[in-house]
Amino acid sequence: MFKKILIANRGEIALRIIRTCREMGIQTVAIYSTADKDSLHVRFADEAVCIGKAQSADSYLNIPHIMAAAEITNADAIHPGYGFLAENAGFAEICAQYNIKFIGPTPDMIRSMGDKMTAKETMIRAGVPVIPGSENLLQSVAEAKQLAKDMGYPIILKATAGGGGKGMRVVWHEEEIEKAYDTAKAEAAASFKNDGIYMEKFVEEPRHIEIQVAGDQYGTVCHMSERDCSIQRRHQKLVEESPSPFITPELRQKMGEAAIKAASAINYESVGTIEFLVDKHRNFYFMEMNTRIQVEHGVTEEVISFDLIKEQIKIAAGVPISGKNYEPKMHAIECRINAEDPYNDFRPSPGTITVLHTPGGHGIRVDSHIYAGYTIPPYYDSMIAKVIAIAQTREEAISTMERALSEYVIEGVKTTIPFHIQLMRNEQFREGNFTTKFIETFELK
Ligand code: MV4
Repeated sequence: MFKKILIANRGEIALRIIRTCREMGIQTVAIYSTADKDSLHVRFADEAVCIGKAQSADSYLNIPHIMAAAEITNADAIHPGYGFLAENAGFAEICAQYNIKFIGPTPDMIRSMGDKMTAKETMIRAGVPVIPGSENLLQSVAEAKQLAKDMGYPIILKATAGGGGKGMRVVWHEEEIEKAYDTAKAEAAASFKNDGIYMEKFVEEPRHIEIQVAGDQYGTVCHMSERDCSIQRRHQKLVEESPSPFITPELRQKMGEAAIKAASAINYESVGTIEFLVDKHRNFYFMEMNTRIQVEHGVTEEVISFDLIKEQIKIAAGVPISGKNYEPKMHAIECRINAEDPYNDFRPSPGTITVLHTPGGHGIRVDSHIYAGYTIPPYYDSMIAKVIAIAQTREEAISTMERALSEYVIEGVKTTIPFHIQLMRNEQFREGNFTTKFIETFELK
Protein backbone atom coordinates (compact mmCIF):
# COMPACT_ATOMS: atom_id res chain seq x y z
CA MET A 1 0.00 0.00 0.00
CA PHE A 2 1.05 3.62 -0.54
CA LYS A 3 2.80 5.37 2.35
CA LYS A 4 2.10 8.94 1.32
CA ILE A 5 -0.46 10.40 -1.08
CA LEU A 6 -0.31 13.92 -2.48
CA ILE A 7 -3.78 15.32 -3.13
CA ALA A 8 -3.72 17.47 -6.26
CA ASN A 9 -6.97 19.24 -5.47
CA ARG A 10 -8.74 21.57 -3.03
CA GLY A 11 -12.07 22.05 -1.26
CA GLU A 12 -14.40 19.30 -0.14
CA ILE A 13 -12.88 16.58 -2.34
CA ALA A 14 -9.40 17.18 -0.89
CA LEU A 15 -10.92 16.74 2.60
CA ARG A 16 -12.83 13.66 1.47
CA ILE A 17 -9.61 12.02 0.24
CA ILE A 18 -7.65 13.01 3.37
CA ARG A 19 -10.33 11.36 5.55
CA THR A 20 -10.06 8.01 3.80
CA CYS A 21 -6.25 8.17 3.82
CA ARG A 22 -6.40 8.69 7.61
CA GLU A 23 -8.56 5.60 7.98
CA MET A 24 -6.14 3.61 5.81
CA GLY A 25 -3.05 4.80 7.73
CA ILE A 26 -1.69 6.67 4.70
CA GLN A 27 0.16 9.98 5.14
CA THR A 28 -1.21 12.95 3.18
CA VAL A 29 0.28 15.97 1.44
CA ALA A 30 -1.94 18.93 0.61
CA ILE A 31 -1.03 21.38 -2.12
CA TYR A 32 -2.55 24.84 -2.08
CA SER A 33 -2.60 28.17 -3.83
CA THR A 34 -2.01 31.46 -2.04
CA ALA A 35 -5.81 32.00 -2.08
CA ASP A 36 -6.30 28.73 -0.14
CA LYS A 37 -3.76 29.22 2.66
CA ASP A 38 -6.55 29.20 5.28
CA SER A 39 -8.36 26.19 3.78
CA LEU A 40 -9.23 23.12 5.82
CA HIS A 41 -7.46 20.70 3.46
CA VAL A 42 -4.22 22.49 4.31
CA ARG A 43 -4.83 22.08 8.05
CA PHE A 44 -6.10 18.49 7.89
CA ALA A 45 -3.26 17.08 5.80
CA ASP A 46 -0.06 15.86 7.44
CA GLU A 47 2.00 18.19 5.24
CA ALA A 48 1.13 21.10 2.97
CA VAL A 49 3.03 22.77 0.14
CA CYS A 50 2.12 26.10 -1.45
CA ILE A 51 2.42 25.62 -5.19
CA GLY A 52 1.54 29.01 -6.63
CA LYS A 53 -0.77 31.93 -7.15
CA ALA A 54 -4.54 31.94 -6.91
CA GLN A 55 -5.33 31.40 -10.60
CA SER A 56 -5.73 27.66 -11.29
CA ALA A 57 -3.25 27.82 -14.18
CA ASP A 58 -0.57 28.95 -11.71
CA SER A 59 -1.35 26.37 -9.02
CA TYR A 60 -3.79 23.44 -9.27
CA LEU A 61 -3.06 23.10 -13.00
CA ASN A 62 0.68 23.82 -12.73
CA ILE A 63 2.17 20.37 -13.37
CA PRO A 64 5.87 21.24 -12.75
CA HIS A 65 5.00 22.80 -9.38
CA ILE A 66 2.86 19.82 -8.36
CA MET A 67 5.58 17.34 -9.35
CA ALA A 68 8.14 19.35 -7.36
CA ALA A 69 5.85 19.22 -4.32
CA ALA A 70 5.50 15.44 -4.73
CA GLU A 71 9.28 15.05 -5.04
CA ILE A 72 10.24 17.12 -2.00
CA THR A 73 7.65 15.41 0.22
CA ASN A 74 8.50 11.95 -1.12
CA ALA A 75 4.90 11.10 -2.01
CA ASP A 76 4.49 7.72 -3.71
CA ALA A 77 1.09 8.47 -5.27
CA ILE A 78 -1.04 11.42 -6.41
CA HIS A 79 -4.81 11.58 -6.11
CA PRO A 80 -6.22 14.11 -8.60
CA GLY A 81 -9.80 14.27 -7.23
CA TYR A 82 -12.22 15.66 -9.86
CA GLY A 83 -11.79 18.62 -12.22
CA PHE A 84 -8.33 20.21 -12.57
CA LEU A 85 -5.93 17.43 -13.75
CA ALA A 86 -8.18 14.42 -13.08
CA GLU A 87 -8.68 13.62 -16.77
CA ASN A 88 -5.40 15.00 -18.10
CA ALA A 89 -3.61 12.10 -19.83
CA GLY A 90 -0.38 14.11 -20.07
CA PHE A 91 -0.35 14.59 -16.31
CA ALA A 92 -0.93 10.86 -15.72
CA GLU A 93 1.98 10.18 -18.08
CA ILE A 94 4.32 12.55 -16.21
CA CYS A 95 3.38 10.88 -12.91
CA ALA A 96 4.43 7.55 -14.41
CA GLN A 97 7.76 9.04 -15.59
CA TYR A 98 8.40 10.23 -12.03
CA ASN A 99 7.51 6.78 -10.69
CA ILE A 100 4.61 8.26 -8.76
CA LYS A 101 1.35 6.33 -9.06
CA PHE A 102 -1.48 8.37 -10.57
CA ILE A 103 -4.59 7.21 -8.65
CA GLY A 104 -6.83 6.73 -11.66
CA PRO A 105 -6.76 5.02 -15.05
CA THR A 106 -3.75 4.87 -17.40
CA PRO A 107 -3.08 7.72 -19.88
CA ASP A 108 -4.35 5.49 -22.75
CA MET A 109 -7.68 4.92 -21.01
CA ILE A 110 -8.12 8.65 -20.32
CA ARG A 111 -7.32 9.46 -23.96
CA SER A 112 -9.59 6.82 -25.45
CA MET A 113 -12.59 8.23 -23.58
CA GLY A 114 -11.57 11.90 -23.93
CA ASP A 115 -12.20 11.80 -27.68
CA LYS A 116 -15.97 11.27 -27.87
CA MET A 117 -16.10 9.94 -31.45
CA THR A 118 -13.40 7.37 -30.67
CA ALA A 119 -15.22 6.43 -27.46
CA LYS A 120 -18.42 5.93 -29.44
CA GLU A 121 -16.66 3.70 -32.00
CA THR A 122 -15.21 1.62 -29.14
CA MET A 123 -18.72 1.21 -27.67
CA ILE A 124 -20.23 0.14 -31.01
CA ARG A 125 -17.53 -2.54 -31.33
CA ALA A 126 -18.20 -3.66 -27.75
CA GLY A 127 -21.94 -4.00 -28.41
CA VAL A 128 -23.00 -1.11 -26.14
CA PRO A 129 -25.99 0.84 -27.50
CA VAL A 130 -25.11 4.35 -28.75
CA ILE A 131 -27.27 7.18 -30.08
CA PRO A 132 -27.78 6.79 -33.86
CA GLY A 133 -25.65 9.27 -35.80
CA SER A 134 -22.63 9.84 -38.03
CA GLU A 135 -20.12 7.00 -38.07
CA ASN A 136 -17.22 9.42 -38.34
CA LEU A 137 -16.38 13.09 -37.88
CA LEU A 138 -18.25 15.30 -40.34
CA GLN A 139 -16.16 16.35 -43.35
CA SER A 140 -18.39 19.06 -44.84
CA VAL A 141 -21.67 20.88 -44.38
CA ALA A 142 -22.97 19.05 -47.46
CA GLU A 143 -22.33 15.71 -45.76
CA ALA A 144 -24.02 16.99 -42.60
CA LYS A 145 -27.05 18.12 -44.60
CA GLN A 146 -27.44 14.77 -46.35
CA LEU A 147 -27.00 12.80 -43.13
CA ALA A 148 -29.54 14.95 -41.26
CA LYS A 149 -32.02 14.52 -44.10
CA ASP A 150 -31.62 10.71 -44.00
CA MET A 151 -31.86 10.59 -40.20
CA GLY A 152 -34.61 13.18 -39.84
CA TYR A 153 -34.59 16.34 -37.73
CA PRO A 154 -34.00 17.27 -34.94
CA ILE A 155 -30.29 16.42 -34.83
CA ILE A 156 -27.46 17.54 -32.54
CA LEU A 157 -23.88 18.48 -33.47
CA LYS A 158 -21.25 17.68 -30.86
CA ALA A 159 -17.54 18.41 -30.55
CA THR A 160 -15.47 15.22 -30.36
CA ALA A 161 -13.15 16.90 -27.84
CA GLY A 162 -16.15 18.26 -25.91
CA GLY A 163 -18.38 16.67 -23.35
CA GLY A 164 -20.42 18.16 -20.60
CA GLY A 165 -22.37 20.27 -23.07
CA LYS A 166 -19.69 22.56 -24.52
CA GLY A 167 -19.71 23.07 -28.28
CA MET A 168 -23.11 21.45 -28.84
CA ARG A 169 -25.77 22.68 -31.30
CA VAL A 170 -29.30 21.35 -31.68
CA VAL A 171 -30.71 21.73 -35.20
CA TRP A 172 -34.48 21.54 -35.75
CA HIS A 173 -34.76 22.45 -39.45
CA GLU A 174 -32.60 22.15 -42.56
CA GLU A 175 -32.43 25.95 -42.93
CA GLU A 176 -30.44 26.19 -39.67
CA ILE A 177 -27.84 23.51 -40.29
CA GLU A 178 -25.25 25.53 -42.21
CA LYS A 179 -24.95 28.17 -39.50
CA ALA A 180 -25.01 25.56 -36.71
CA TYR A 181 -22.28 23.55 -38.46
CA ASP A 182 -20.02 26.61 -38.76
CA THR A 183 -20.57 27.87 -35.20
CA ALA A 184 -20.18 24.39 -33.66
CA LYS A 185 -16.90 23.91 -35.54
CA ALA A 186 -15.60 27.37 -34.62
CA GLU A 187 -16.58 26.93 -30.96
CA ALA A 188 -14.90 23.52 -30.84
CA ALA A 189 -11.71 24.92 -32.37
CA ALA A 190 -11.65 27.84 -29.93
CA SER A 191 -12.50 25.78 -26.81
CA PHE A 192 -10.56 22.58 -27.43
CA LYS A 193 -8.07 23.32 -30.25
CA ASN A 194 -9.83 20.47 -32.07
CA ASP A 195 -12.61 21.32 -34.52
CA GLY A 196 -13.83 17.73 -35.05
CA ILE A 197 -17.62 17.51 -34.84
CA TYR A 198 -20.09 14.65 -35.26
CA MET A 199 -23.86 14.27 -35.54
CA GLU A 200 -26.49 12.41 -33.55
CA LYS A 201 -30.26 12.12 -33.63
CA PHE A 202 -31.48 14.55 -30.95
CA VAL A 203 -33.21 12.70 -28.12
CA GLU A 204 -35.94 14.98 -26.75
CA GLU A 205 -36.52 15.29 -23.00
CA PRO A 206 -34.15 12.49 -21.97
CA ARG A 207 -33.04 11.46 -18.53
CA HIS A 208 -29.35 11.50 -17.60
CA ILE A 209 -28.65 8.27 -15.75
CA GLU A 210 -25.12 7.10 -15.06
CA ILE A 211 -23.68 3.83 -13.79
CA GLN A 212 -20.79 3.73 -11.33
CA VAL A 213 -18.19 1.12 -12.23
CA ALA A 214 -14.88 -0.14 -10.86
CA GLY A 215 -12.22 -2.22 -12.59
CA ASP A 216 -8.97 -3.60 -11.22
CA GLN A 217 -5.54 -4.18 -12.75
CA TYR A 218 -6.41 -7.82 -13.51
CA GLY A 219 -9.42 -7.29 -15.78
CA THR A 220 -12.23 -7.69 -13.24
CA VAL A 221 -15.00 -5.09 -13.63
CA CYS A 222 -18.15 -4.57 -11.56
CA HIS A 223 -20.97 -2.02 -11.44
CA MET A 224 -22.44 -0.24 -8.46
CA SER A 225 -25.84 0.75 -9.88
CA GLU A 226 -27.07 4.10 -11.10
CA ARG A 227 -27.34 7.74 -10.19
CA ASP A 228 -30.07 9.87 -11.72
CA CYS A 229 -28.53 13.26 -12.59
CA SER A 230 -31.38 14.67 -14.68
CA ILE A 231 -31.78 17.78 -12.52
CA GLN A 232 -29.27 20.07 -14.21
CA ARG A 233 -29.01 23.72 -15.18
CA ARG A 234 -26.79 24.76 -18.08
CA HIS A 235 -25.01 21.40 -17.87
CA GLN A 236 -24.28 21.85 -14.17
CA LYS A 237 -25.77 19.12 -12.01
CA LEU A 238 -27.81 20.43 -9.09
CA VAL A 239 -29.27 17.25 -7.57
CA GLU A 240 -28.32 13.58 -7.91
CA GLU A 241 -30.01 10.53 -6.49
CA SER A 242 -29.91 6.76 -6.33
CA PRO A 243 -31.84 4.66 -7.12
CA SER A 244 -33.36 6.51 -10.08
CA PRO A 245 -37.16 6.81 -9.74
CA PHE A 246 -37.32 5.98 -13.47
CA ILE A 247 -35.41 2.69 -13.38
CA THR A 248 -36.81 -0.81 -12.90
CA PRO A 249 -34.70 -3.69 -11.52
CA GLU A 250 -34.65 -5.21 -15.03
CA LEU A 251 -33.39 -1.99 -16.62
CA ARG A 252 -30.79 -1.60 -13.85
CA GLN A 253 -29.45 -5.04 -14.66
CA LYS A 254 -29.33 -4.30 -18.41
CA MET A 255 -27.64 -0.92 -17.94
CA GLY A 256 -25.26 -2.44 -15.40
CA GLU A 257 -24.26 -5.13 -17.88
CA ALA A 258 -23.80 -2.52 -20.64
CA ALA A 259 -21.65 -0.40 -18.30
CA ILE A 260 -19.46 -3.41 -17.50
CA LYS A 261 -19.10 -4.11 -21.25
CA ALA A 262 -18.15 -0.46 -21.80
CA ALA A 263 -15.47 -0.42 -19.08
CA SER A 264 -14.18 -3.88 -20.05
CA ALA A 265 -13.77 -2.74 -23.67
CA ILE A 266 -10.82 -0.58 -22.58
CA ASN A 267 -9.70 -2.89 -19.72
CA TYR A 268 -10.66 -0.06 -17.41
CA GLU A 269 -8.68 0.28 -14.19
CA SER A 270 -9.96 2.50 -11.33
CA VAL A 271 -13.43 3.76 -10.47
CA GLY A 272 -15.34 5.45 -13.29
CA THR A 273 -18.76 6.34 -14.58
CA ILE A 274 -20.66 5.43 -17.73
CA GLU A 275 -23.15 8.18 -18.62
CA PHE A 276 -26.30 7.13 -20.44
CA LEU A 277 -29.16 9.06 -22.00
CA VAL A 278 -32.46 7.29 -21.36
CA ASP A 279 -35.44 8.19 -23.59
CA LYS A 280 -39.12 8.14 -22.62
CA HIS A 281 -39.47 4.54 -23.84
CA ARG A 282 -36.63 3.54 -21.48
CA ASN A 283 -34.19 2.93 -24.35
CA PHE A 284 -30.71 3.75 -23.08
CA TYR A 285 -27.67 4.96 -25.01
CA PHE A 286 -24.00 5.38 -24.07
CA MET A 287 -23.11 9.07 -23.98
CA GLU A 288 -19.69 9.45 -22.32
CA MET A 289 -17.38 7.79 -19.84
CA ASN A 290 -15.93 9.82 -16.98
CA THR A 291 -12.55 8.41 -16.04
CA ARG A 292 -12.44 9.98 -12.57
CA ILE A 293 -14.14 9.98 -9.17
CA GLN A 294 -17.16 12.26 -9.53
CA VAL A 295 -18.66 14.96 -7.32
CA GLU A 296 -21.74 12.79 -6.74
CA HIS A 297 -19.87 9.60 -5.72
CA GLY A 298 -21.20 9.95 -2.15
CA VAL A 299 -24.73 9.12 -3.30
CA THR A 300 -23.57 5.69 -4.42
CA GLU A 301 -21.44 5.23 -1.27
CA GLU A 302 -24.52 5.74 0.89
CA VAL A 303 -26.89 3.42 -0.97
CA ILE A 304 -24.42 0.52 -1.13
CA SER A 305 -22.49 1.28 2.08
CA PHE A 306 -19.09 1.34 0.39
CA ASP A 307 -16.09 3.74 0.41
CA LEU A 308 -15.35 4.46 -3.27
CA ILE A 309 -12.21 6.48 -2.51
CA LYS A 310 -10.78 3.57 -0.51
CA GLU A 311 -11.61 1.24 -3.41
CA GLN A 312 -9.94 3.61 -5.88
CA ILE A 313 -6.76 3.77 -3.76
CA LYS A 314 -6.70 -0.02 -3.31
CA ILE A 315 -7.11 -0.60 -7.05
CA ALA A 316 -4.24 1.81 -7.78
CA ALA A 317 -2.08 -0.11 -5.28
CA GLY A 318 -2.80 -3.37 -7.15
CA VAL A 319 -5.37 -4.92 -4.82
CA PRO A 320 -7.87 -7.08 -6.76
CA ILE A 321 -11.63 -6.33 -6.51
CA SER A 322 -14.23 -8.99 -5.76
CA GLY A 323 -16.16 -8.54 -9.02
CA LYS A 324 -19.51 -8.53 -7.24
CA ASN A 325 -22.11 -6.02 -8.46
CA TYR A 326 -23.95 -3.79 -6.00
CA GLU A 327 -27.61 -2.85 -5.76
CA PRO A 328 -29.04 0.10 -3.84
CA LYS A 329 -30.19 -0.89 -0.36
CA MET A 330 -31.23 2.65 0.62
CA HIS A 331 -32.37 5.82 -1.12
CA ALA A 332 -30.00 8.80 -1.20
CA ILE A 333 -30.47 12.30 -2.60
CA GLU A 334 -27.71 14.90 -2.89
CA CYS A 335 -28.16 18.66 -3.16
CA ARG A 336 -25.14 20.63 -4.31
CA ILE A 337 -24.90 23.84 -2.29
CA ASN A 338 -23.23 26.57 -4.32
CA ALA A 339 -22.23 30.08 -3.28
CA GLU A 340 -24.49 31.50 -5.98
CA ASP A 341 -27.59 33.69 -5.99
CA PRO A 342 -30.48 31.56 -7.27
CA TYR A 343 -32.64 34.72 -7.52
CA ASN A 344 -30.08 36.39 -9.78
CA ASP A 345 -29.38 33.88 -12.55
CA PHE A 346 -27.21 31.79 -10.19
CA ARG A 347 -24.51 34.48 -10.16
CA PRO A 348 -21.43 33.45 -8.13
CA SER A 349 -21.40 34.96 -4.63
CA PRO A 350 -17.89 34.65 -3.18
CA GLY A 351 -17.03 36.25 0.16
CA THR A 352 -16.69 35.54 3.86
CA ILE A 353 -19.05 33.21 5.71
CA THR A 354 -19.98 35.12 8.86
CA VAL A 355 -22.42 32.67 10.48
CA LEU A 356 -22.60 28.92 9.93
CA HIS A 357 -24.81 26.19 11.26
CA THR A 358 -24.45 22.82 9.53
CA PRO A 359 -27.31 20.30 9.58
CA GLY A 360 -26.88 16.83 11.03
CA GLY A 361 -28.98 14.16 12.65
CA HIS A 362 -30.32 10.87 11.40
CA GLY A 363 -29.87 10.26 7.69
CA ILE A 364 -27.74 13.30 6.87
CA ARG A 365 -24.20 13.48 5.48
CA VAL A 366 -22.58 16.82 4.71
CA ASP A 367 -19.34 16.94 2.72
CA SER A 368 -17.95 20.45 2.95
CA HIS A 369 -14.82 22.47 3.53
CA ILE A 370 -16.48 25.63 4.85
CA TYR A 371 -16.34 27.03 8.40
CA ALA A 372 -17.47 30.23 10.13
CA GLY A 373 -14.96 32.91 9.12
CA TYR A 374 -13.93 31.10 5.91
CA THR A 375 -13.59 33.27 2.81
CA ILE A 376 -14.78 31.65 -0.43
CA PRO A 377 -12.28 32.74 -3.08
CA PRO A 378 -13.64 33.92 -6.46
CA TYR A 379 -11.14 31.85 -8.49
CA TYR A 380 -12.61 28.35 -8.32
CA ASP A 381 -15.83 26.37 -8.55
CA SER A 382 -18.66 27.81 -6.45
CA MET A 383 -19.71 24.51 -4.83
CA ILE A 384 -19.27 24.85 -1.05
CA ALA A 385 -21.10 21.78 0.28
CA LYS A 386 -22.92 18.61 -0.66
CA VAL A 387 -25.86 17.59 1.52
CA ILE A 388 -26.84 13.93 1.19
CA ALA A 389 -30.07 12.63 2.74
CA ILE A 390 -30.29 8.86 3.23
CA ALA A 391 -33.49 6.95 4.05
CA GLN A 392 -35.29 3.72 3.28
CA THR A 393 -37.61 5.31 0.73
CA ARG A 394 -37.44 8.23 -1.70
CA GLU A 395 -40.29 10.03 0.08
CA GLU A 396 -38.45 9.85 3.41
CA ALA A 397 -35.17 10.96 1.85
CA ILE A 398 -36.92 14.04 0.41
CA SER A 399 -38.45 14.85 3.82
CA THR A 400 -35.09 14.41 5.54
CA MET A 401 -33.45 16.66 2.92
CA GLU A 402 -36.08 19.35 3.33
CA ARG A 403 -35.63 19.25 7.11
CA ALA A 404 -31.81 19.43 6.82
CA LEU A 405 -31.86 22.31 4.32
CA SER A 406 -34.19 24.26 6.63
CA GLU A 407 -31.63 23.83 9.45
CA TYR A 408 -28.71 24.99 7.31
CA VAL A 409 -27.62 28.55 8.14
CA ILE A 410 -25.00 30.18 5.94
CA GLU A 411 -24.68 33.95 6.29
CA GLY A 412 -22.40 36.37 4.48
CA VAL A 413 -22.83 34.86 1.01
CA LYS A 414 -25.82 33.90 -1.13
CA THR A 415 -26.39 30.16 -1.56
CA THR A 416 -28.57 27.78 -3.56
CA ILE A 417 -30.26 26.45 -0.38
CA PRO A 418 -33.59 28.29 -1.04
CA PHE A 419 -33.67 26.81 -4.54
CA HIS A 420 -33.23 23.27 -3.17
CA ILE A 421 -35.90 23.74 -0.48
CA GLN A 422 -38.41 24.76 -3.14
CA LEU A 423 -37.35 21.86 -5.37
CA MET A 424 -37.89 19.36 -2.53
CA ARG A 425 -41.47 20.72 -2.19
CA ASN A 426 -42.20 20.57 -5.93
CA GLU A 427 -44.97 18.12 -6.83
CA GLN A 428 -43.37 16.98 -10.08
CA PHE A 429 -40.04 16.36 -8.38
CA ARG A 430 -41.72 14.46 -5.56
CA GLU A 431 -43.46 12.25 -8.12
CA GLY A 432 -40.09 11.49 -9.75
CA ASN A 433 -41.50 12.91 -12.94
CA PHE A 434 -38.60 14.94 -14.40
CA THR A 435 -36.21 15.00 -17.35
CA THR A 436 -33.14 17.11 -18.18
CA LYS A 437 -35.58 19.85 -19.29
CA PHE A 438 -37.25 20.13 -15.86
CA ILE A 439 -35.18 23.06 -14.52
CA GLU A 440 -35.85 25.19 -17.63
CA THR A 441 -39.51 25.35 -16.63
CA PHE A 442 -38.96 25.51 -12.86
CA GLU A 443 -39.71 28.97 -11.48
CA LEU A 444 -38.09 30.14 -8.27
CA LYS A 445 -40.47 32.02 -5.98
C1 MV4 B 1 -27.67 14.76 -26.19
C2 MV4 B 1 -28.98 15.19 -25.90
C3 MV4 B 1 -30.00 14.76 -26.73
N1 MV4 B 1 -29.72 13.98 -27.79
N2 MV4 B 1 -27.45 14.00 -27.26
C4 MV4 B 1 -25.50 17.33 -22.78
C5 MV4 B 1 -24.15 17.16 -22.19
C6 MV4 B 1 -23.43 16.15 -23.02
N3 MV4 B 1 -22.87 15.16 -22.17
C7 MV4 B 1 -24.46 15.59 -23.94
N4 MV4 B 1 -25.69 16.27 -23.69
C8 MV4 B 1 -26.81 15.95 -24.38
N5 MV4 B 1 -26.63 15.14 -25.44
C9 MV4 B 1 -28.46 13.62 -28.04
N6 MV4 B 1 -28.21 12.87 -29.11
C10 MV4 B 1 -29.19 16.01 -24.79
C11 MV4 B 1 -28.10 16.41 -24.04
C12 MV4 B 1 -28.42 17.30 -22.95
C13 MV4 B 1 -28.31 16.89 -21.64
C14 MV4 B 1 -27.82 15.64 -21.30
C15 MV4 B 1 -27.71 15.25 -19.99
C16 MV4 B 1 -28.12 16.13 -19.00
C17 MV4 B 1 -28.58 17.37 -19.29
C18 MV4 B 1 -28.68 17.78 -20.61
C19 MV4 B 1 -29.17 19.04 -20.91
C20 MV4 B 1 -29.26 19.42 -22.21
C21 MV4 B 1 -28.89 18.55 -23.23
